[in-house]
Amino acid sequence: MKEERYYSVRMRAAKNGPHEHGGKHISGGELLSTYSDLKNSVNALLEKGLHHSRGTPDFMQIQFESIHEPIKRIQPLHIDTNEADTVEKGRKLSRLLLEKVGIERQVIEKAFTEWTKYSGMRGAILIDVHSGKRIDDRQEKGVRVSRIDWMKTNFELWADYFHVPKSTRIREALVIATKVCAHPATIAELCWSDDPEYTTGYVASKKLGYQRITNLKEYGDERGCRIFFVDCRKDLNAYIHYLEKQPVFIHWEVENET
Ligand code: PML
Ligand code: MG
Ligand code: MG
Ligand code: MG
Repeated sequence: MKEERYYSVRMRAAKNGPHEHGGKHISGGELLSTYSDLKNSVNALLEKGLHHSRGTPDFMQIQFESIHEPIKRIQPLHIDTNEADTVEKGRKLSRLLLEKVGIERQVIEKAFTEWTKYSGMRGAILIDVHSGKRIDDRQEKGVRVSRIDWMKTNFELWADYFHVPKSTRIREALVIATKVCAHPATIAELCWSDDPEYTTGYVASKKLGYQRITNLKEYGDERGCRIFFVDCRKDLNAYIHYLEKQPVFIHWEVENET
């Protein structure tokens, strides 16, 4: 890739005032842009925030900043789609996958009991795999994975190859999961959307890949979930810094598929 200056562009939208004054989170988005493409990038995020099934925002913030750190390129996680015909079966499978990566059953159950407390957040929550306790200090904000992108043209080649729908939602979720799981302190991610019209979610880890599960929540439910199960008691600040600040481009090369 040609060495060019990139900009991190971020958007957050809320209803009934800004998030920090108790507004309801509507939409968030992030991408990496060149200077010449900033107008399009800002517009893409504006569009995303303006039209959302969680509601019409009355607050939006879009900001950009130049990036000075070198951008890491990462191959996307392997993808699988698991069909579950009920939410109960979907949730059961997600628990099983979390167990498969070594997370203790009581830690998983604690997360499944407590996730609704965090369901209105714009970021993720970090749960310590040993204690099952939330360990980030971001209160109602959560931790937002930023400085990430996947060029649409490369994503579409990948989507054709794996017969995956060319959906922006899948692209954005896989970008987050891939960056998060590339860090050795991440044991797994559990996620489903806060979009009431979208019921597919996933469990991801380096070992499992990106395991989509249809029916991880009931249609119409606005409560989303994004939990990172982590093993990083010593280096929590460095871990959060990685999630928020390390610039990452997902890039797929067919030669890497074996
Ligand atoms: C979101 O909407 O923010 C999360 C979507 C997660 C699932 C995406 C998919 O693979 O279908
Ligand atoms: Mg969303
Ligand atoms: Mg989001
Ligand atoms: Mg597979």
